[in-house]
Amino acid sequence: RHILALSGGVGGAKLAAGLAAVLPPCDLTIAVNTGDDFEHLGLTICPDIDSVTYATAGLNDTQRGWGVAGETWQAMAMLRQLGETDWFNLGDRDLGMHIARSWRLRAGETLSEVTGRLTNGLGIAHAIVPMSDAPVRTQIVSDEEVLDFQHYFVREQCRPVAQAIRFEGAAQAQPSPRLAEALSRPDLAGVIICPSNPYLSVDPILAVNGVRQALAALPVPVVVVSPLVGGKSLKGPLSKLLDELGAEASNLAIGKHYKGLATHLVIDDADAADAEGLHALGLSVTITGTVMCDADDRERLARVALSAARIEQ
Ligand code: FO1
Ligand code: CA
Repeated sequence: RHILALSGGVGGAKLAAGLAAVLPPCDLTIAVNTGDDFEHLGLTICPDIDSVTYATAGLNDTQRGWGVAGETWQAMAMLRQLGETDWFNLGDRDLGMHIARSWRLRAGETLSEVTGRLTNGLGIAHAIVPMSDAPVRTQIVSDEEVLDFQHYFVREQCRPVAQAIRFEGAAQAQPSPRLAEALSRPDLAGVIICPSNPYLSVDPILAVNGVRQALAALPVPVVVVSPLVGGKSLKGPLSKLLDELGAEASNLAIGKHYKGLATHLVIDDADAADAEGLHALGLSVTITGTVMCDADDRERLARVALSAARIEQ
């Protein structure tokens, strides 16, 4: 009885770590968004894979929301002194990750192989896999330019007015071997979509060639854990982007967005009133606390999501 989890960064990573804490490695595949990946200072950076990896290894900085806890910034200080660009903060330990990933990729390993190597190196036995080994780049189209997601989000602080979002390369990208395998396993018992932004973090995964169709055709529960609490995204600045794209941040909008795909929504106590409208869309609903502050919260929500998928552990 296997579970496939789909995850972006931060919020999704916490639930992914919770699932890894309650399921044995053989029962879980975590497929991660790589649309936020980009090339920077000659390195390949995979923010969402790293967020899931650090959270699962217990190394994540919970205050900042990204990167490694107890990080130091000596390399960054040197880069700044050398006049190199410094808008993207790379901690010393985090840099070790990017260096290892980048040279292995350059030496010919696939992103799946490298990710397996790096997660194993941190003592993770669970499968954390990229959505695809081919590059997919989430890009924000504004009236002035087309920006890779990190350029838009971190460098430009979401200032450009967005006209569209696109997942460059997704249509030609094949699912990674482990994602493809999970989707076709006869013992696949359920899919859990972690509480990541549907439009920015989950849509790129669904846009990978064949993934949306494969998910829609599955005869198993597909449980979406909503990233909203009290009708608000937990992370502020992206609400501007969603407004500009006309994407509504409500559980009802999320239910409609995943129509034909999701069978179940897990929503926060603060949004209990949304249940009725979701039922009307044909979705079953679980109402629970979805804010994850510590390991207990993560594991409890993981168990709630699994029982919503009718999986008992
Ligand atoms: N987010 C920031 O807002 N500023 C940064 O300097 C930054 C550096 C960074 C380095 C490594 C990494 O894995 C993530 C990093 N993030 C940073 C977070 C990341 O860019 C975003 O949180 C997500 O991509 C948005 O979902
Ligand atoms: Ca992300």
